[in-house]
Amino acid sequence: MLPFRFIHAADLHLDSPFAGLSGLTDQVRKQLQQSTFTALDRLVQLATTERVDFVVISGDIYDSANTSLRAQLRFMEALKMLDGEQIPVFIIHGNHDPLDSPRLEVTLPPLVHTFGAEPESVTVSRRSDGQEIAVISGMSYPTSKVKDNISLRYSKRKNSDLFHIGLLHANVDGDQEHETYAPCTKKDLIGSGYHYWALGHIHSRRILHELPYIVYPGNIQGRHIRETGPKGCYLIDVDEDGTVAMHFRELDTVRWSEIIVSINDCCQPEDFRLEVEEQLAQIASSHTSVFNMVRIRITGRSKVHQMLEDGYILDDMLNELRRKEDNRAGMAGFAGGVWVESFRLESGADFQLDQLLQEDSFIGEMLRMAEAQHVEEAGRNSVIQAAMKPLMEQAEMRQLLLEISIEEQKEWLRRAMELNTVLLLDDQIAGGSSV
Ligand SMILES: [Mn+2]
Repeated sequence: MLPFRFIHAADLHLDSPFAGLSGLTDQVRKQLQQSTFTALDRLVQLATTERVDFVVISGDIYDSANTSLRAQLRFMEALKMLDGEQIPVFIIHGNHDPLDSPRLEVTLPPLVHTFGAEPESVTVSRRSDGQEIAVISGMSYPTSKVKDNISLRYSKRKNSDLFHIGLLHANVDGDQEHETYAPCTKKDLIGSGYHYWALGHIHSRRILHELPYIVYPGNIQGRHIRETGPKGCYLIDVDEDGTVAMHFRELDTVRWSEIIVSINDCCQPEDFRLEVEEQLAQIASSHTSVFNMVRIRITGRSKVHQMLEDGYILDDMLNELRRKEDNRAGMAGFAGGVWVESFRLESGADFQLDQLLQEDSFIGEMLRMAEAQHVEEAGRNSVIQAAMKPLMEQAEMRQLLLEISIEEQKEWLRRAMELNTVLLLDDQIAGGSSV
């Protein structure tokens, strides 16, 4: 076997709209909307400087079937640059950009191969001397909904010494957090005899298996708070024995993360504010090459909780932090910046929840009921539905409420429980007796 080097990328989601984010300034929004394209530019740069033999892209190049003209032109430009560098590119399309989506009729550069709606295998040759180095198999989604196990339709490894790569956009082993397109199992993939399965679809980076390699490189640029951490692609070296060496390479310019700030040791909101600023400064100094989008989860228990819950302290703080960051980024650029995506108030008032839960009292009983509703779906639904009934009668409100996630509903219940407890405890103190 001849040694070679290739790049495996997937889920480019070019021109993702970054919708649903509030409070962005114009330049920050622009930075976000440019980020998927910047990641693509970096991918091209990496392929060129590392002198790879070829690049494979495992689906979801575009964010939606109705992709923008801009996304198509930018992708074409990238393909032309790779072609100019004599680097072949192998592409499959996935559920976000199936073959039946309306797109420009364009002639692709000669070294680009897009797999069609049926599995097909092609042999790749080294550009320098024309010697064969690998066999690549793949198929694109004809429509957005591919529900059958297409991996079984790929032909088994041919009787050849060449390294075999399968390009597949699929949900392997039924990942519950992602839609089950082209469901298959690791066993199916191992059974093919291929050396490397270049997967796409799941946006978090995972090496599911080695020998053979079954790999999700993740998307090249995170798009929201559920896509945290460094994003990029794999640069892969295959040596003469067929041994694989995987190197992850970052391509993102905007990076999402969550931090936790506890109010346990805070006596007043100012203590909390200082703690937040300290943690943000730490992120800025340790992630200097990306623009950091940070969610701050507030946890712990102290009397500061009620002040954060009641007043406008968090709104004011958020506006102030964002205003300062916008100014800073305007002058010094986005790298190393920190933008607060949101605060999540998950803290509580200053009482001993564990102790109250044990108590043979009205509060104890209420807390036990609330806890049960929190975990048990039927109970939770009945409480939420009863509370929302008046609002559901209004058409626009109904539309908004239907979009509330289970996590948000749980959060409402938890905050209601906190508030109830505080009111009942205050009442006890005022009344001087147990309820
Ligand atoms: Mn995707």
